[in-house]
Amino acid sequence: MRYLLYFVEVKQLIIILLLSFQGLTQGVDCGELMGHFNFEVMPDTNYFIVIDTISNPNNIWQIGESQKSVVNGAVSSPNIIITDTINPYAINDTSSFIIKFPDMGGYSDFGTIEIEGYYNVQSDNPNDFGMIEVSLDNGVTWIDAIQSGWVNWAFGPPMLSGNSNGWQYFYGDASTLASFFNGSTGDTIKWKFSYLTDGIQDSLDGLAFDDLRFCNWAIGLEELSKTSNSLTKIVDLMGRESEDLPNQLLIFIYSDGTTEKVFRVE
Ligand SMILES: [Ca+2]
Ligand SMILES: [Ca+2]
Repeated sequence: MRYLLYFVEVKQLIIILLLSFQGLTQGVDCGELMGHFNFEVMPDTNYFIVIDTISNPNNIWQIGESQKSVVNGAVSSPNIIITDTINPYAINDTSSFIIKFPDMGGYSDFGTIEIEGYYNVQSDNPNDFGMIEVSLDNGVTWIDAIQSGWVNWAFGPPMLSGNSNGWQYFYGDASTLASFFNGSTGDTIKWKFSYLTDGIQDSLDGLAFDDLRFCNWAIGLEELSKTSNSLTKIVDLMGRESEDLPNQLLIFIYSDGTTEKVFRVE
């Protein structure tokens, strides 16, 4: 059995990988400080989901099992959050759900802010589309997380319109948002997921999310004194967790945040 190691040669790519996978590794370390929404059980920490029926009493976001033909299945089965589990999405509609939690240092102390998850979409592009926004002032102002440039999307921004052809992973490092935040630890942070449609009925499935994770923490002194360096995770090039498989390019992530591209021939 031969082992071949390919180190990433492009400097920019190294920086992106280090930033993004260091984030993923820390995400694992977030523990109590991470909200994980798989829509099977709700997080038992300070993380809440609000389907906003104040701005739209007919809000079309529903949690459940999809009965649809295209946007169906789940990353964690059977439940997802989707623009109606049965009916095509409504026209002239703006529906949102909000994930809300207190800042635990990520936003106020220049710590770690991450967002990751999976989406699945079938819509009329670009007339019917999804948005992800973040508010650092309890919903008074919203920052467009996809268009604004404040979030570094490691695998490109989520494309929340058109056809995703199944479940797609997304991962964003939003740690620079801390410099935008005028608040302090404990203040309410909100992430808003919306779906907006025009006046033409398309009879398409719309947008869904599953396994959304929100990481929010500031580094403690004990984190700086880590000495051991061990393999913590293996992912494929799409960022999906993987076994140590031969004959394909994988990314090994170590506990100190470093990464390595590995291709093992058998
Ligand atoms: Ca699920
Ligand atoms: Ca439409």
